[in-house]
Amino acid sequence: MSLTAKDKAIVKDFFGKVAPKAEDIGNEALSRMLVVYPQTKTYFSHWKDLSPGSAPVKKHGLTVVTAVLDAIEKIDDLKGGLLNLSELHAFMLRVDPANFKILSHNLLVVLAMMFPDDFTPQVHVGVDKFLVQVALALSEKYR
Ligand code: HNI
Repeated sequence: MSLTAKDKAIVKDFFGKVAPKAEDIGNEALSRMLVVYPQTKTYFSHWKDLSPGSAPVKKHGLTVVTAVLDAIEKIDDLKGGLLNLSELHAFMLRVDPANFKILSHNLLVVLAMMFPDDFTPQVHVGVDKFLVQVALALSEKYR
């Protein structure tokens, strides 16, 4: 499941194109995750408003997508590059790593909806593989 050089180039190119829409992507993906997988809401119970498009959802959506874009710079060493973020999610936030898959799924759905022309099967494969590796890297500190 590791990314080939071609996958990496495709992922970089695609995210380069969609990066200006980072805030919308984050908002849509997080909003959708909280509605469709309501078990994920437990981690954000300290927010005032968890409804789709609320201020904290928008803000955090951008934080997450910015971190995903940042991870592209670390694509050759995701485990090392995301170690601090893994530690935070494992020990401070105590997020069950099963949720990383759920968020990845929602990101894929939203990217496909927002960018139907760019989201070719090749992009789908590359981004899916990349998000699997990001989730794996974020899970590193759990074991
Ligand atoms: Ni996550 C905070 C990145 C998945 C729950 N998360 C962050 C921050 C980043 C981040 C960056 C801010 C860190 C800081 O303040 O230093 N999270 C990511 C990434 C993914 C991810 C890149 C996966 C691609 N996080 C998830 C998932 C959940 C999650 C799946 C739970 C369902 N994250 C949180 C929570 C916080 C958080 C909770 C703290 C938010 C807050 O406002 O208190």
